[in-house]
Amino acid sequence: MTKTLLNNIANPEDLRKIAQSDLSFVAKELRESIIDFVATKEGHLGASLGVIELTIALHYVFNTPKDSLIWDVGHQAYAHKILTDRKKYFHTNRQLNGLSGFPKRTESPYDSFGTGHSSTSISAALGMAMASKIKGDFNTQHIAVIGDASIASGMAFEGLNHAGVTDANLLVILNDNAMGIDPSVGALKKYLMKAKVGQKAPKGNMIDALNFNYSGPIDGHDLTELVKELKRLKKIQGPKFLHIVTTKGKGLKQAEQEQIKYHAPGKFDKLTGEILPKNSENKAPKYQDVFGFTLLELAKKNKKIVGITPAMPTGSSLKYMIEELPERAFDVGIAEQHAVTLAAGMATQGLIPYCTIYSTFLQRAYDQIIHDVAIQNLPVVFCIDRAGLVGQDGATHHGVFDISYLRCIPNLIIFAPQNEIDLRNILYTVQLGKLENPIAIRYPRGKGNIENWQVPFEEIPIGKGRTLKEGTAIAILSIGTIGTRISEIIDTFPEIEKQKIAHFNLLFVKPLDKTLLDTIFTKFDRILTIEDNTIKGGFGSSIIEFSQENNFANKRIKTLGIPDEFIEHGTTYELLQSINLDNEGIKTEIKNIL
Ligand SMILES: Cc1ncc(C[n+]2csc(CCOP(=O)(O)OP(=O)(O)O)c2C)c(N)n1
Repeated sequence: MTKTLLNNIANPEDLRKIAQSDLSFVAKELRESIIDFVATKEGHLGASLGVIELTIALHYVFNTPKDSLIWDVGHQAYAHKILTDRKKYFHTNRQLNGLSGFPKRTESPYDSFGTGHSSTSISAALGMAMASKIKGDFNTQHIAVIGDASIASGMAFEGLNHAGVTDANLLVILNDNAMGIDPSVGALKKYLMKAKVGQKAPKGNMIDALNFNYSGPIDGHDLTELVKELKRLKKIQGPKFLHIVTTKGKGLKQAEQEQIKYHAPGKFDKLTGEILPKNSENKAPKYQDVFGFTLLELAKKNKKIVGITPAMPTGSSLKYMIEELPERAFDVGIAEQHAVTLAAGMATQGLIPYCTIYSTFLQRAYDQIIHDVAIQNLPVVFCIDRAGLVGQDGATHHGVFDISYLRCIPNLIIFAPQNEIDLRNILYTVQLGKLENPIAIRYPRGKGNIENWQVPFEEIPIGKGRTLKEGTAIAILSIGTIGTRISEIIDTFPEIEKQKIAHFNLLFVKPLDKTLLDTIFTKFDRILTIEDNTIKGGFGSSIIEFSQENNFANKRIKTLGIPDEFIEHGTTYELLQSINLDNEGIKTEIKNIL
């Protein structure tokens, strides 16, 4: 099909000139464009395919960007981007220096609010709506589009609860597809599933009771219905709530049938929909799988073990335990705060909770870590996935702050495995019944290097670092999986220089191995620390603090890590290169110190 209509639409002003009867053709073309793009360039698929009609209807009816439109999470905003002056750049989506995969205020006036983490849209839209009223503007509308998984999160409820006692011009649109990345969970999902398209919701339903003008549910793929309802809602003052029902992956058969896989499928054949195999030589496991399989192995023997994930059973690989031991493994929905305090409660009863959360999403549960876990010194095991740079999801998703935000919390142990076997062994160690503190175990996205990682368990001594290589002139102190890369880099130096370089992987950021550090600082004057956390407050900072507290302040310490800026999107390799943390960059730093 020739793309006649979409070719002539650069932005919503053009879209509004189109006859309503032609909008379904725009939808078809948009769907094809997104499938074409994601099939070769990768990215999020299912969520965007599900909101194509909604996106068109919203921009058609409302006066965007004056009327503000916030996409919760933001992974479903591809059609929005294409319709808002970014069609010609869309081929750069998620690429270095290209468009962000999420809405971003600096990218377009149509992106009213930056998103990436879920459940923020209602509060942000309410803030905007209240601001409009304060400024004497009673007409502008502020719209939050939120999914059924995200609306079950605490922050969304806080926003709804507040909005219901305001007269703000807020429209919350619930995009109900019964899916997060994995199937949605919880009692609210069951409640929502009772609502059926075409049947009037009973008066006094939950949203109604919160003082919203409720309508729906309507079919979110029916453009005529959507346009009609949005036109009606546009004229209504105060908080409004529209419930629409959609299908995640709409328009691509496989994406509709296998919604988890096609959330972000990687490359696929755009005609057959078949996912193309990744031709990777590396047969080593993903770190998430080392976690998932090891936990299941341990949990089969140790009845005290429980597993908790906030809405990421597939991403974290807790799904293996959920499938085999469902009575002891829980997906609690997008509820990081609840996940942490739930783990704390279980720990008070002598269970051993392994709470797996991505580094970036754990940020949301900071008070719970301090107030509910650390102050009471409860031995919760935090399994912090996707630590370090994560690549194309960009600034909202990099896990580069956790060492800094955790290191200042008393009682907490912080461990970063150098490889898959370390991760396996620490998961084993913490369930031996000796752990008296909470522990944070941070590991990266993606694969390790060791194919045969399922070796017999060995206990890891808490607070002991590892000497990887002796040397005569400089000491490199690394933490986490970057240590293996440093060893490879050292191996590329000529023998005479190699002999000068010593390398230690501390493994524990807290407690630091003070005996090892004493020996290192006594022997070496030049020290280089390397980490994939932000330099400010990170592992390197802890080494500088050690030197000052222990009369080694005269030593030359250079800290390498993530600089004090938000790192955008690109492949992880490109991003490492951009901040001199690729092999070449690190090698140059080592040479400069030698
Ligand atoms: C705070 C937070 N936790 C976890 C995630 C990971 N995540 C991204 S999308 C998603 C599911 C969102 O589902 P839903 O709200 O139903 O939106 P839909 O996918 O249907 O658009 C999750 C859990 C996130 N983005 N933010």
